[in-house]
Amino acid sequence: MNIPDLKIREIRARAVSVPLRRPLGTSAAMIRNAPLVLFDVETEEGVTGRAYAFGLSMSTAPIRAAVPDILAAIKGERLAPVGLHARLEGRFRLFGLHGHLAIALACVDVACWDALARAAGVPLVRLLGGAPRAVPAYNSNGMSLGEPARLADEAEELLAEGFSAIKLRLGYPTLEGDLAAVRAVKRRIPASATLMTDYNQALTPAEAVRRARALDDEGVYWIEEPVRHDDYAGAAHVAHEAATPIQIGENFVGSRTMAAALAMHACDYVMPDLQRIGGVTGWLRAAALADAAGMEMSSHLFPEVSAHLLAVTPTCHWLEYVDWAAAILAEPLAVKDGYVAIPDRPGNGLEWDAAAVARYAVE
Ligand code: SMN
Ligand code: MG
Repeated sequence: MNIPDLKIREIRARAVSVPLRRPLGTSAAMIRNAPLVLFDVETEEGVTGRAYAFGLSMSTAPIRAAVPDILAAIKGERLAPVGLHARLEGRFRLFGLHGHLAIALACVDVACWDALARAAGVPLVRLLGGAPRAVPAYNSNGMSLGEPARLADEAEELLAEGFSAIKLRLGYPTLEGDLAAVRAVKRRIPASATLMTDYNQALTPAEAVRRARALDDEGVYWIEEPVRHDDYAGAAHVAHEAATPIQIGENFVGSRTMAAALAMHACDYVMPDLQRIGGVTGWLRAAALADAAGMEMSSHLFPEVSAHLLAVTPTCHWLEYVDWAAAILAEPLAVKDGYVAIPDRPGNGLEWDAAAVARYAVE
């Protein structure tokens, strides 16, 4: 593999807002549109690397606003993501690597790795020492808080899209509400189907223990974020008391927060989020921590790039599949028999559909 030297010339960041095919109502927020920022890191040599950020339930303007400061710190530098990471970490130490800045930095990292893989003419997974392969995925495109009968219908529809695993949002006002939703779905789906659940931080530790113990009899595969994301002691208490595995990690910002969570035994499984864990560079460090802890590691959103990363993650578990960016991608990720295939083309697989980007553009 021959990787030519590349120098950073420009970073472009455009905002789009893509309507969700199935709006997502969690215990924390209702999401009807995916506010995305499309990053293009351009090099002097003409190679461009791509990444996208997701604004969750917020405006993406602050993510874009961080770009000039980042560009000023690395313009003209050699495109070497590990070195750039160290440089940017130093440059922004006084502000702190969190919030919108951390997201923008992660996207620049992802785009830099993409540019390297494109320049080398190989898929990202190969640049990282792996090989393209199928990664097990669950369908996370819906299953909002809602009527049990409608949830059962939706569960069937989501499995019919080519999956054997789905995720149900929980956090109803009462335990009985959670149980009604879980039971309606479990009754409808095959016994062989896998059902994940997600509280989006809705509970206190005491209430989480009460609900987790009740869910222990219902055959759910994991209980995600039962308590506030930064309450590792509370999560550890729940993990200790519940038989069902506790899953956390979408709110780890950088691998060091994950190390702190692991040190406190806050969970049984981890699922870092590409734009918060620190892009490809941050993911690789998180994967090493999960490996050392002997803990299964899944991904949160960003399925296109996460597929490459899970394929080189020693404790690879589940890819969270959402199709939220598919509408603006020239070649969306393909799903077959519960697996996503890593595309065998140079880079991380992100290619914008110019007409769709123009259609969904926002200021
Ligand atoms: C989630 C978080 C943020 C946006 C959408 C969905 C959810 C998940 O916690 O894990 O899918
Ligand atoms: Mg979640």
